[in-house]
Amino acid sequence: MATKDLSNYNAELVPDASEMIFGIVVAEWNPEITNALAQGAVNTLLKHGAKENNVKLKYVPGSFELPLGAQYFAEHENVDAIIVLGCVIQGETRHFDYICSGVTQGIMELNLKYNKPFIFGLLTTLNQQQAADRAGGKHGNKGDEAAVTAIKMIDLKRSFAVR
Ligand code: RBF
Repeated sequence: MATKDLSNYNAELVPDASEMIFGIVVAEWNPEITNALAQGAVNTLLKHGAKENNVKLKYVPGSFELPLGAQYFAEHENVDAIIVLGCVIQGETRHFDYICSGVTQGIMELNLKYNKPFIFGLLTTLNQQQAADRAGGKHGNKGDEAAVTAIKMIDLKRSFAVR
């Protein structure tokens, strides 16, 4: 199956983000990848009208800490959605599986606990090249996709007239 281009989307279907507030949590492991994801996410939010002051960035040491970093945002900042960005590259031991399942489960639980979009921008790849391909390389940038998803989910929530 061909891999989707993560940066290729129909911009006309993306709502205006000028009245939306975003938190972004970035993991510091594999920083050349995660900084590229963050750059993509921020640029995409701004492109769709978000104000710079309404895009708040915080960092956590590794991907395993993303759910708690995201929870701090939900507890202490007035944000409409939180995007988590990380990159876990498979090594020789089982840590990959444990980190990935921990983050996946943690982020899913936050979505339902806070009734707010927590967007899963975690690359889980076999090697560095696959990660680079998805952080602004030949398959686009997962940060762009995460940003578009955040905007669409906030808009969906507002369409139900809930705040
Ligand atoms: N964090 C990542 O974001 N990506 C990784 O690829 C990654 N690999 C790790 C490999 C090992 C063996 C360990 C012990 C940790 C790794 N972490 C990685 C860090 C992890 O997400 C977390 O920050 C630490 O385990 C501390 O809780």
